[in-house]
Amino acid sequence: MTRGRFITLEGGEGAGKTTQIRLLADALVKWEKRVVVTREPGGSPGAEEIRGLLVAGETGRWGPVTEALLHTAARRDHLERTVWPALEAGHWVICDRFFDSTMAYQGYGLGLGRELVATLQTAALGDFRPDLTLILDLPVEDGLARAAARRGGEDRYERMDVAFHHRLREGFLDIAAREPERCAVVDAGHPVEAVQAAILDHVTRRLGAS
Ligand code: T5A
Repeated sequence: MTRGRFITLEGGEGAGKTTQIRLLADALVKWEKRVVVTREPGGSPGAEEIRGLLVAGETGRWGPVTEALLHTAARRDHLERTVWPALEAGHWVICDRFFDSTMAYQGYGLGLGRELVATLQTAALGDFRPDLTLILDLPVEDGLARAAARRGGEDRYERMDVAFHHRLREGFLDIAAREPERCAVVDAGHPVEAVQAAILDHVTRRLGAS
């Protein structure tokens, strides 16, 4: 059995990941891949319980280290219960956020720094990495407006101050610059169809899917 591929989508609030994941999954199914769509925090029963602790409540509910540990604990459970078995079974797994979100949100946004977050990720992941990470980039104000229009801004992270969102946008761009072989930055400010075309181009060229 050939191992599947692991594709992650990343970006700030309202970048359009959920929209694009649906379209990417449809394209992969047309190309006769078996597809699993999942998300973080969450994606397994235990990790979904931890998600409830993370996305609701006051913005300062957790200290930054505790928050990073909760995301990392949820990630390990998600990998063991959902992602690794699906990849072993030959599925293409598309994940809405993964470890780059911990680096961007907790490492850059909340100021924990790269080193501590990288240490946590090594503990949870070993040397496992996505085959391709698509970073959807959008000006902060546009993303927050999109997210608020969709959901009313009830998410804890959407309510963090604008400076936080600028730090995490820079964080994602820095991650992409450090790992250009794994990461591709996609301009998410274009219409849905144009963003989709850019994503399919990366998936085709980098992973050979078509
Ligand atoms: N988090 C997560 C951490 O802090 N650390 C971590 O380690 C991890 C894993 C999860 C939160 O947890 C944080 C980050 C997050 O804040 P979530 O509920 O999963 O929260 O929310 P998000 O991942 O932020 O997802 P959103 O729903 O906010 O945004 P999406 O999925 O990026 O965007 P989407 O597709 O829902 O689109 C938003 C709106 O924009 C429209 C859509 O129709 C929708 O209304 N839209 C467009 N409009 C114009 N042009 C386009 N191209 C558009 N694309 C979509």
